[in-house]
Amino acid sequence: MKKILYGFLLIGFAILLVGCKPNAYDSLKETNPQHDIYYQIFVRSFADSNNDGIGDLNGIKENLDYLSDLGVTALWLLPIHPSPSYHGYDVKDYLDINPEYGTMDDFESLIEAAKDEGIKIVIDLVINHTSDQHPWFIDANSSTSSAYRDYYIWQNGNAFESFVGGMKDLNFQNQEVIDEVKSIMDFYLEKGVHGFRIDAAKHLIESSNPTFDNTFLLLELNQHMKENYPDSFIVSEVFEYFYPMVADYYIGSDSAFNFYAAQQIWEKVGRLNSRYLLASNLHKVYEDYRDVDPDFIDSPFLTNHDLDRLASTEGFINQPDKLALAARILLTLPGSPFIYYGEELGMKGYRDYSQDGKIVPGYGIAYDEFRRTPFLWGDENKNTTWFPDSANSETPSLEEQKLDETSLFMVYKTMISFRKDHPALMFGNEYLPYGGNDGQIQGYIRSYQDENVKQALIVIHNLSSDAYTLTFEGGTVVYGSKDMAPFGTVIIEIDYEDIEVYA
Ligand SMILES: [Ca+2]
Ligand SMILES: [Ca+2]
Repeated sequence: MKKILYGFLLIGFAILLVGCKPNAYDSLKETNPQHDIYYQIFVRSFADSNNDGIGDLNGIKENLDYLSDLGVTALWLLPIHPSPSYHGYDVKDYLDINPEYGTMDDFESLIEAAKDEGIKIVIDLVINHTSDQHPWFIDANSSTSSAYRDYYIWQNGNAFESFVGGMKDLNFQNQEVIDEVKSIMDFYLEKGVHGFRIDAAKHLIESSNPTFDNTFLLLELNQHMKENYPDSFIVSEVFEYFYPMVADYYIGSDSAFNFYAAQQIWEKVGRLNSRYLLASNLHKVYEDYRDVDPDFIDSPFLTNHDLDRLASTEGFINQPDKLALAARILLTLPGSPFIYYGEELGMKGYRDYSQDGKIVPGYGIAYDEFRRTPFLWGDENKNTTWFPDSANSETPSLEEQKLDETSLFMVYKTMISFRKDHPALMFGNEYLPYGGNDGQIQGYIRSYQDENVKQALIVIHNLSSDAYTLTFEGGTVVYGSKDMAPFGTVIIEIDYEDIEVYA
């Protein structure tokens, strides 16, 4: 009797095992903790929780369901600290929260709520300079014998500035400054942030070999951080299209933004120039990064707060098919893609390049504000109103796009979900150009392999307003169709062992 019961139990257990197919994404996420899909938020513009027209931390918290529904797994928040400017890149107090955005309690509560949704938070760490209203600078500037004098760099009695507008460069030749930064990092890691986006990384140290000195400074900060938080993360902003310089930053950083890849997409998808080079040019960058760091995690993006929005970039204006193609490229490249808030709606916005800026009624003189306008919820209870945005009066809001199967928002949502369902895209770091590339179609082979999982996908994009019929033997179409629409994409799964056949 006992034996029979035991037998039934065994059968039952076996059925349970078969029935509960382990969730591949969750287990792979554990072994590949740094692969995420990021959403970049300018807090002031995202969501307003208390009806003062200014976006805030509670606004993000109350809309985590949106971010979860979109499918992103991490957020990069632009500066959240007290600052005299609207953008916050001149910090007055690194250990406090901009009162317009909320309180430290609100921030802690956001971190907790995001964690419950499986969403990590990375914050901007602006350490090249402080505001001239930071107590360190006020003291340093008051007397040459100030204890903080050596926190800054002095030239003929004036504090050095890499950027204009009261931003005073910190002196990283001074170990005390480095130690201050380490304690700021500890303060936020202890609160549960995942890591930091290092602002202006290539400007940190003024020296004859800044790339070398900057990356070793970042290495010191990164090693300090990882002593207690081994899974924490540094993504460096090296605002540079010359990728061999960015490659060197992988000595000290886990990741760096890929400005070159963004430029390739503007050039080859937007302007349709030298299309035949897209896949092979990207390959060159990845190989360059791999030489410095075999475990490099790229951070591709289409635009950010310092760039004109994609929908306002030459070649993409009033071109919804190209905006969708750019999204499908971004979400099928290696690394952790970054989506700039509103990009998923095709929001428009470009800088006013005139020297005096542009006078905006009800606001004042504006430059980059046009690239950072209120998110289009289509719900006045959430919309921020701090900046009058006329460029997006015709852009469909989130509420409208959610109801439209053909909207750009649906493209983003679908592709994010597709990426998470396919380890070759979400966790794979391998990349090879597809052997059948020509002047119209550009493809690449993405793959992932560990002891349990093996997957290889060929992603092929049609970089043309003409349809294209792909002649392709073997494999299984898992996205799109071999009869490719103008600016369409097809994804074909092949046997992992056949990668070389198609490369
Ligand atoms: Ca508010
Ligand atoms: Ca500097």
